[in-house]
Amino acid sequence: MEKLNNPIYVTQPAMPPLDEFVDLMKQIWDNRILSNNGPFHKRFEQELADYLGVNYISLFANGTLALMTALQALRITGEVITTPYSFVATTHSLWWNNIKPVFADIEPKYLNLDPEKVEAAITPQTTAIMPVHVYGNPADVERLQQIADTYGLKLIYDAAHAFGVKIKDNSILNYGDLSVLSFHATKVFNTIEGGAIVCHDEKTKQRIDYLKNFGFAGETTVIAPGINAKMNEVQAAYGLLQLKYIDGNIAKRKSIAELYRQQLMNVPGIRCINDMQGVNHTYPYFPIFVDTKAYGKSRDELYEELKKHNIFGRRYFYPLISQFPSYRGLNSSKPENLPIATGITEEVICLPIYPELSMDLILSIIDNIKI
Ligand code: T4K
Repeated sequence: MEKLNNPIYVTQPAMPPLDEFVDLMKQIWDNRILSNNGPFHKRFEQELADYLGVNYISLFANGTLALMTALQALRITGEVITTPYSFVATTHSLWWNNIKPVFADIEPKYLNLDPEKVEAAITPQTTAIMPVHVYGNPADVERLQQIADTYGLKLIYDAAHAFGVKIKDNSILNYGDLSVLSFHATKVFNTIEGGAIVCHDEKTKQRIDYLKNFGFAGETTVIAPGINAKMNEVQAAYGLLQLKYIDGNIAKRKSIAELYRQQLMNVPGIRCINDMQGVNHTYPYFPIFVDTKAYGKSRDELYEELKKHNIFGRRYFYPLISQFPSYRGLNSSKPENLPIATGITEEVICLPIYPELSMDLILSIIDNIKI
């Protein structure tokens, strides 16, 4: 194996031209409006809704606060069925709302919540389902909606990985009651830190906007115990700038994913996820799955080897959320309840993918895996 000269991380934010950013900062300096629904916030909200193809969007300081607020907005209580195969923030948002997470297993193809397992986990206390479009592959939105309708449950998607994803030209964010985005530095689209909630009517947007601003509905009126989760003007201006370059950045991700897939397809013991038909992928991550027997090394052995050669993949998502101390005592956390997720979490490595990663470097990463 050849050691790369510089460390290659799982991701790196695409930076917009510095001079364009400085111009926007000068405008903020002149405006002296730094937060609280300023001019850049208003413009960004509108341009983002247009870009994503959604009717109502509310900007947030980060995705975790957006998830927490989404649950408050729909007054979710009791139990919520969710996936153990995600970033901890998905379940933490329930915990912060005093809601009991109930883990259901994932399906083996795209690693999203298995609707049949969701249905089996419903109890009289269940009020909502919180699936994740993991790695940007849409969850089974039609079947999950049917289940939600049958049992009178709310459906809140953690769409942190699903920026720009569409099913047959319709934004994935138009499904369910609410969808929550993350614009963290490590995401396909970033505002340094940031996030958003997408909803489908003006009244819900109004409530979300009140909740993220302490519950203020006017100078002296507070309608609910809200929080401070507002996006500031620097984030919003940076977001506007990022929007100009997003299509090119997604196209670069796509060509990297295609190269990985084409080159790794026939490596014994390495499996990739195929693109879903009718979905325009935006490739937030490139996960591979290592079958120890067929590959000749375990996932962790490959992970450590790659690190020695300056290639810092990440085991997203290992361990399962259900294995963290706060959650492992729950009945639904038992590995026998989650056989697919329990297997997959031991096999996954996400390989580096970001717009500025050169094809030469990708080929070196591939060579290091092929050995
Ligand atoms: N739901 C889901 C499904 C999520 O995946 C996430 C976040 C959320 C909800 C919550 O949304 P936010 O509240 O974060 O908006 C990272 C991110 O912090 C997190 O946003 C993300 N998911 C998660 C999957 O990954 P870490 O702790 O693994 O990140 P870190 O700091 O190790 O960064 C990974 C690599 O990226 C580094 O090795 C180097 C590179 N990097 C990172 C940063 C921050 C850069 O090159 N530049 C940077 O500025 O959590």
